[in-house]
Amino acid sequence: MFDALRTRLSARLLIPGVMALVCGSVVALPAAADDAPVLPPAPSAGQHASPGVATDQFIVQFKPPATAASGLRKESYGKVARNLGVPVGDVRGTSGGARVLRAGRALAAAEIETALAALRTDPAVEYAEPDTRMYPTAIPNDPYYRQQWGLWDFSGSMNMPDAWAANKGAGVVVAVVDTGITNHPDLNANVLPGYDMMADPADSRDSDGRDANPRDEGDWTAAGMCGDGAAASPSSWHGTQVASIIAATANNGTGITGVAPEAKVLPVRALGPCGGYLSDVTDGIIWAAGGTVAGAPLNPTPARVINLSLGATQPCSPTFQNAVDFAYNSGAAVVAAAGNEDRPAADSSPANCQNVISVAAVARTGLLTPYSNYGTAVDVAAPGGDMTNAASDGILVAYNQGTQAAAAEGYAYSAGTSMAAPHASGLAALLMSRLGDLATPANVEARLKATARKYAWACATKTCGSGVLDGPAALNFQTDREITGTAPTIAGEAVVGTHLTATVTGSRSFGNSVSLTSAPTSAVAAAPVVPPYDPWISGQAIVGGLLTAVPGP
Ligand SMILES: [Ca+2]
Ligand SMILES: [Ca+2]
Ligand SMILES: [Ca+2]
Repeated sequence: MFDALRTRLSARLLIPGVMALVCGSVVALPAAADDAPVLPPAPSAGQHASPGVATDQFIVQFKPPATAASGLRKESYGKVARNLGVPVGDVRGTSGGARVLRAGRALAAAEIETALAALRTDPAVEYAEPDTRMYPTAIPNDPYYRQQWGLWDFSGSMNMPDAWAANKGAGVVVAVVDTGITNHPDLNANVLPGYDMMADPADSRDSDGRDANPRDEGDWTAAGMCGDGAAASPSSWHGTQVASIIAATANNGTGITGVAPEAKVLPVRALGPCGGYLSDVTDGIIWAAGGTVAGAPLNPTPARVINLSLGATQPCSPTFQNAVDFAYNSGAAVVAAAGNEDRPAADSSPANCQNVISVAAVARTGLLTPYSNYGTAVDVAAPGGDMTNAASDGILVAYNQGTQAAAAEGYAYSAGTSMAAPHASGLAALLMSRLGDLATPANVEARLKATARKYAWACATKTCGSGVLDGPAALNFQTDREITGTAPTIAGEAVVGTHLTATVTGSRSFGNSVSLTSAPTSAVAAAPVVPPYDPWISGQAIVGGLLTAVPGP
């Protein structure tokens, strides 16, 4: 599926450094008579996580003495895990004195019943119920939001509704170095002027070389155009697709919403028919980050995030590394698709360059997609979709219905690490906006990794970085509890209901995570300290216990 667009590279495969589009297949939705976007019927209520069907958590009220004895509770959890065949663990206590129990993966309805049966017949348990997913009523009013499973659904999504309360990316520019941009009513309001960095008029289809208009002129190809035997292909409008995942307009009563709907997209055109040159892509990166490119005016709106949904199977070249380093040192996080070749991402550039955030693709299930690259060169995973069974398991994007030149606007499903990277770029934009004076590429990457959902089962055989990106986990932190330094050591008594403050000298860094360990001197466990290991102290403590903060992994 994802190979369809790669064939366009063929004509230039013998030229070192030619960039291939990394993209999945696109299912263009057929035009209706009035040219309005056409989508499948609205999902049934059941598709949106009907209560009690799709959760991975339970709320369990224990009876004494298990209420105060974690050993007895663990026995109960063990019974559930054995009956279910899925590991379960204690997450935290509730304000009502119950425990929240989480299974190692999302459970089917029958599995939920199995777990509940095990709990409800346990003499130590007073009651147990599914920890039903509740949905904010203030979800975007965009009519196709329900089809955007990567934003709200369970295992494979980034849980964005719970993150948007914290930030929507205001004030942050995200560059999309890609095929350019097309007019689209769901995108125009968030698009900056940008630049056309394609130097060769023979490729550009706008009759000139570099210019100030990054309009996507269409990347359609005729048979054989990109190499002997290469099939003809329609225009992909790839840059528009990617841009819409990042910053489609929210709450305009139209279409979809972006991950960072208040961020601005800076379109930088560097790919056309049969891909594009490394030299154009890297000049585009440098220009986007505010650097000087001969012949082009300075970018008046430098980017803090640069999305690269592109790549080629080759080592990271010096030219590419230099461009990435320039952006990184200029304060821009560079986000790269891991590639769609089902091979180690270490073979795919720019995912294999230093100082990039490389992104693998997960399906709606939360599992690594069959096409995604994987391995140690992957930093995180994000929704990329897999349309093997249904188009709607792809990522819904803004699109153009023109098969060659741009025509009517529309929407389509698409899949690939090209779709995963802009999900990560959108979340990175939210973090850049939220972090304020702490916003650096290193801090953004560290925070995304530290808060990703570490589903061991999602990438069990092909490792895919720190886990699946999670919006609320990345964004919901208390700035008044930041640790201001590296490797802090904290000692002292903590009292539940008060803030625990850690102050150390040195620069603020998110790269050094800390975890809290407790050495209780009292047996009263009111609010135990729990992982995940995180650079923020949550303030949770054991009454009468001693808290220490130590460098995390
Ligand atoms: Ca041009
Ligand atoms: Ca142009
Ligand atoms: Ca919209």
